[in-house]
Amino acid sequence: MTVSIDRDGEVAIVTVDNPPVNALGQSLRQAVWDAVGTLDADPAIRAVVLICAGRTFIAGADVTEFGKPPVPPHLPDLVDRLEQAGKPWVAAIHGSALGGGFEVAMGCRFRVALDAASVGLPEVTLGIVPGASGTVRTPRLAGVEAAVDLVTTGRPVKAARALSLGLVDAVVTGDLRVEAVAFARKALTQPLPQQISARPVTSPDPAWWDEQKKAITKRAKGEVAPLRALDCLRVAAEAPFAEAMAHERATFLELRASDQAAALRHMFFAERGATKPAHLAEVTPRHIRSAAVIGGGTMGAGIAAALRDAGLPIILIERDADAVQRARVNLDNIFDGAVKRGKLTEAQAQARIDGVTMGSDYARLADTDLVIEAVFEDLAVKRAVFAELGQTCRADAILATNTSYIDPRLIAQGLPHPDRFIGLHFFSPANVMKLLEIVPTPTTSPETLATGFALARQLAKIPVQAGICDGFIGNRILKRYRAEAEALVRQGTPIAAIDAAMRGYGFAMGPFEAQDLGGLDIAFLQREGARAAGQDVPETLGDILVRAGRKGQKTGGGWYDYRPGDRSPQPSQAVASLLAGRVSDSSGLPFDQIANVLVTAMAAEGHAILTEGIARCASDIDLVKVHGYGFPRWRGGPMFATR
Ligand code: 3H9
Repeated sequence: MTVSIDRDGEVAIVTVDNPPVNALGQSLRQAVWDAVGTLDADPAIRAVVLICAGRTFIAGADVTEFGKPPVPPHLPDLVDRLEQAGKPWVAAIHGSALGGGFEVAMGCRFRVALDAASVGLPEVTLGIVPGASGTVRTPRLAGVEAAVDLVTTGRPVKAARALSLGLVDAVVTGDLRVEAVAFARKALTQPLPQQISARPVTSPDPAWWDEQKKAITKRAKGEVAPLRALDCLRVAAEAPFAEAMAHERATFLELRASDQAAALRHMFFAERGATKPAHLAEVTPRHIRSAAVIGGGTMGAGIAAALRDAGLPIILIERDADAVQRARVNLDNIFDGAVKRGKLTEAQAQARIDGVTMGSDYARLADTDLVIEAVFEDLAVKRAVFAELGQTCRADAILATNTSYIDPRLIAQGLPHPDRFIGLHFFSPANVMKLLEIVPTPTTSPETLATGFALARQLAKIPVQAGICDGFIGNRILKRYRAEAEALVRQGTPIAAIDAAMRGYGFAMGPFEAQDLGGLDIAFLQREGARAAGQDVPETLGDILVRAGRKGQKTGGGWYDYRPGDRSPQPSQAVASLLAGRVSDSSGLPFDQIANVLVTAMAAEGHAILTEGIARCASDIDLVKVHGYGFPRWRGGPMFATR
C-alpha cells in the first residue's frame, strides 16, 4: 500500500495505490489522514486531487476487517477530516467509487468522474448500512429520493446518471489526472460550494416514507439491512447532522456484527473466490471466440442467449427445419422479453438475434471453438450428437454436455480426443441464472477445465466444479431436500405448513409449490428410468400424484389444486385422499422446527458430498444452493447456515 503526493503548481495530487481495489484498510486510512495534515501545512498548495492507481477508485472499506474490532482512524472521522481540510479536495474517480470509497469522495469538496466510472453505496448487499455518512451526506448532496434509491438497493449508478443526480460535479473523458487538476484550478477561481454536511435537506412527508417502507419490505424478503438503511435515511432527513451520524454509526456497528452480515460476507468472498480456482492458477485456458449450441429448446435457447449476451457469435443446431423454427421462436421470446423488461433496446435485441446462425447441418461447426450440447436427457440421443461432433469439429474444439443427471463419462464414450470433453450444467433460464456447475470427467484435461471457468467469467456466471454423482451437487441436495419434505408429510406435517415454513426461512417458494410450478413429471420420469434400469428406487408420494395425473400447475393440480387462471395453491382434498394411508394421523413436526430440519438435511447431504470429493469446499455447495436453487443469500447457504 502506498499513498504518494505529487505537486503540479498549486495543486497537489494524492495517489492511493492499494491493489487490488484500493480498499480502505487501517493503514490506508492512516496514510490519507496524514496526507491531509501534510498538505494543510504546505502553504504552496491551494487544492488537492485524490486519485487512485490500478483498476478502480477506492472500492470501499476493507471487508476483511469487518470481523475484527474497528481500529482508528475510523472512516467517518477520516471523511470529516477531508471535509474540514484547509484546502478543497477533488475526488478523481475511475472504475468504481463504492461504499466507503464514495463516502470519502463525499468528504471531498468536489467529485470528478471518468465517463466509464460508477458510484454507489452497496453496503446493504453486505448486510450493513453505510457507516461513514453514506446515509447522512447522500441526501444532503443529491436529495432524499436519490439517496433512498442508491442506499436501499445498493445498486451503483454510471457517471452520466450520477451527474444528473448531483452525485458528481463533472464527467470527463481522456486523462483523468489532467482533467481533475484542470477542474481543481478552475474551482479555485470561484467561491467554494458549502461542505455537504452543512447543506440543508428536506424530508418528504410521512406518507412517502411509509410507501418506501412497504416497497422495501416486499423487495427485501427477510433481509434486514435495506429497512435499517431506510430508517437511517429518515433520521438523516429529519434530525441534525451529528445526531444522524451517531444513529448511522450505531446501526452500522450493530449490523456489522449480525448473522446476516456474516452470511453475506461469506457469499461475497465465496463468489469472488469461485471464479479464480487455486488449483487451476497455473493453467492457461483456451480463448473462446465462437460457440455453438445443439438443441434450441428452453435450455438450449437460454444458453444461446447467455452466449450472445457475452458477445460471442453462435451457431444453433437443431435436427430439422421445424425444430429450427421452434428454436427461433424460443430465442425471439427471450430477447423480446428482455426488451419488454427494459433490459435491452430493440436494436440491441436485433443485434443479439443477428449474431445467431441457425440450421441442422453439423458441417457448419467445423471451425467452432466451443460446442454445448443441450438436447433431450436421453443417453442415446446425446451420444448420437457427440458422434456427429467428433466427426465434424476441430480436434481442439471444447465439447460440452449440459446434462443434469446422465453420467458424462457415458456420454463421452467413443469420442475422439476426450480430453476436450466436459460437463457444463446451466440452470434454467440459462441466460438469467448465475450458477454454472462444471463437471470434468477423468479424461478432461486441465486446460479444458480451466476453459470452463474462463467461459463462466465471460458469461458473468458463478462457476462451481462438481464431481460425477447422481445429480452432481445441486440436484443431489435438491433430491434429499424433497425426500425429507415428503418424510415430514408422511409424519403428518401439512404440505402447506412445510411450504410456508420455507418461505418464512427466505425461499421464494416452498418445496411443494416449486414442484407444482416446475412439473412433478420430470423427477418422476427420471425415477422411472432408474427403476427400468433395475435400480431400487422406493415409491415416493410424488409418484402417486403423477400416476393420478397430477403433474403440477400445468395439469391444474399437483401437491395443490389451482383454480383456472389462478396460480395460488389451494390445499387439495384429492391429494389428501390419494395419500391417505401413507400419511400419519399425528400433527407432524411443529411449524417452528420445519425449516431447521430441512436445512439440516440439505447440509447433511452437503457433508456427504464433501466427504466423497464431489464438491471442492463447503462454500462451493453454498454457492450452488444460493445461485441455482433459491436458498436465501442472506442465510449464506446450507453449509454456512448450519456451521
Ligand atoms: C463499506 O465500504 C462500509 C462503509 O460504508 C463504512 C465503513 C466504516 N474489501 O470483485 P473483484 C477483493 S462496505 C476487501 O474480483 P472486479 C476481492 O475479494 C464495502 N477486498 O474485482 C478480490 O480478491 P481476490 C463496500 C475486496 O474488478 C479482489 O478484491 N464496497 C473488496 O471484478 C478483486 O475483486 C463494496 O461492496 C473490499 N471492499 O470488481 C465493493 N472489494 O483477488 C465490493 C473487492 O483475492 N467490490 N475485494 O479474490 C466490488 O464490487 C468489486 O470488487 C469491484 C471490482 C467492482 C470494485
